[in-house]
Amino acid sequence: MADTASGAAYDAIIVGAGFSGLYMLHRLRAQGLTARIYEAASGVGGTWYWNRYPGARVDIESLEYSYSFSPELDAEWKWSERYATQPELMAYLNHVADRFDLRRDIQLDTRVTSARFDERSNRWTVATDRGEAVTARYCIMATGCLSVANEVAFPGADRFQGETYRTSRWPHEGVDFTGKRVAVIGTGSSAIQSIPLIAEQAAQVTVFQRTPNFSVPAHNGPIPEAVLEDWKRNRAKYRQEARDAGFAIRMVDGQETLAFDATAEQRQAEYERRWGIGGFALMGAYGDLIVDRAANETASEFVREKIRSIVKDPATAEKLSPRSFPMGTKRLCIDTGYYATFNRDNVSLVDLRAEPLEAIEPTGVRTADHLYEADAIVYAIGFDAMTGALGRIDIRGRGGVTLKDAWAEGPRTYLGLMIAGFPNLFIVTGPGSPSVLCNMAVAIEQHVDFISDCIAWMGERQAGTIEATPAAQDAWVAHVNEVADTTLYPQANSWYMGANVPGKPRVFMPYIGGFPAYRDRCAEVAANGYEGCEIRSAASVS
Ligand code: FAD
Ligand code: N01
Repeated sequence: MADTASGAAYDAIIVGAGFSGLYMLHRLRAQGLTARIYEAASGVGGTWYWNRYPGARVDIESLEYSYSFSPELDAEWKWSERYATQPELMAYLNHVADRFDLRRDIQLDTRVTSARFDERSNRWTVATDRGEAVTARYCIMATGCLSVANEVAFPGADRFQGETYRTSRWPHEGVDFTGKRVAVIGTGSSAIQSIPLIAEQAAQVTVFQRTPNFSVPAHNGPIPEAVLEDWKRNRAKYRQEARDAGFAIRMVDGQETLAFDATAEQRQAEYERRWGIGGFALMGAYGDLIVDRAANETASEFVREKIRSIVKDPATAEKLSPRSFPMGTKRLCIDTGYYATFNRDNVSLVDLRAEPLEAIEPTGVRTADHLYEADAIVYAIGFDAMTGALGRIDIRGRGGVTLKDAWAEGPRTYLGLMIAGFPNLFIVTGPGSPSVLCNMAVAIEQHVDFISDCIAWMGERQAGTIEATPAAQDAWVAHVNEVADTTLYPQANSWYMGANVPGKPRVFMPYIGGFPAYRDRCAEVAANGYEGCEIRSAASVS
């Protein structure tokens, strides 16, 4: 790991050593630039460093959720399962750090606290919680869309006498729940992945559900050799097919046919076929599932019927059946045995809509109706998504304007990559880009490539600063909203909307125009000399 470097000057500072930061560092170094990563964690890996709860694994098949920039890396890495586990992802990302000799420019255990743009030198000063301050021409925020856990704000939580865990800050040594009564709060992807495994170990599991989620089986297992061989032979083609797919996931196999162009029997057969494939394939069945409520309802009801067929107790099945939002407008959960877990004698479900959670008591969780005693509480309550990490850094652009003020009514970016008034600052998978609606591995690579190419372009012209114009940013924000409003997404109280954090502005944050259209727009912007950006000369650069 790199030593501290207070006072040093770099071409670029990168904040975060997850999927984004690692590739960003690799690209910039290959361009001959000096760059340094600051990472708050004690290791690389980002999401996969922090989220170590039982059952943590990808929801996109690993052959697709991996870097594609290096055919050699692809050829030498062999995924063991369709959906890799967190330990395997950590092994992969550590391998990437070693293989590309990245560690010497990564400083771990260091949180960036502020980033301020100095208009005289046209440089960013980046300060850390270790008291260092360094400067850089470019500041790149690879801070992650889902890296800041939501606060545990339940009254009495600090008085609980048992053990307390967060899925997103799970102890590295693991947890043994044998013989324990465990309360799990939340039923998002993290809970849905972990509950079946916690239930296998614990004496009793009580799941506290505020909103039921749609979950589809992963049908996980080893990747057959024939599939690996086929992938090897067709790797470049398949990677391109993923980049050309709406959600940048090849295996979704998205169709343009509309749901009501098929008969009820045909739809049922198609949904069954896709349920059999598992994962996000179900969302690709018809082209209008995310834009037409009635079409969506046919798929939603298909999943509810599956829940009824799996869960033996009809009352529990009904509680588990989502009805308050269209399927897919919150990220679909991909599970292994989630619904069947509710057939176990040691698992019960509490519907917090019927009996709201009032407080955490020293001995358990109290709802309006009951005190549920517990030896351990697992909080699986999600993230301050997309803006949380950026909002916790004191970022100041031209005129000392803070990002907090610039984003007071919700995030505003140009292409999810740049912010007007914040020169030479880039965000990897920022709000306003497809990011979390996609295969993030593909979205990240596209952003890193865009940023690296932009920096190279600036270098060739010896230009000083680049920043989005307010007009281009306004137009992009309007476009992001316009496209979102043609879909069902804004109908859900999702973290995409900021709805899961009290007081957060309600804005649909990712771009839902599809990955290929977005990528093409970025390419067009670059080809037109970074259209929509103001480029100033290097005259004043020190
Ligand atoms: P992250 O991996 O979040 O890394 C950001 C890093 O920045 C973190 O390590 C954080 O500590 C660091 N950081 C933040 N702020 C600071 C600061 N101020 N100073 C220093 N360091 C800082 N996406 C998919 O496409 N498919 C999946 O299957 C999938 N599974 C997921 C499973 C879980 C449990 C979660 C939470 C997310 C999942 N995602 C998935 C989304 C996932 O976040 C991305 O795929 C990807 O890992 C993001 O990489 P990143 O480098 O951009 O961000
Ligand atoms: O978080 P979430 P997550 N009282 O926000 C509940 C990715 N990911 O960590 O729906 C009671 O989805 C909340 O209830 P409600 C993926 O992108 C992927 O599970 O707001 N309950 C919800 O049930 C995912 O979307 C994988 O009503 C409260 C839950 O907590 C994203 O990360 C695995 C509450 C939070 O669910 C986030 O997933 C894990 C309160 N006060 C994560 N506050 C894969 O499968 C919140 N909740 C690859």
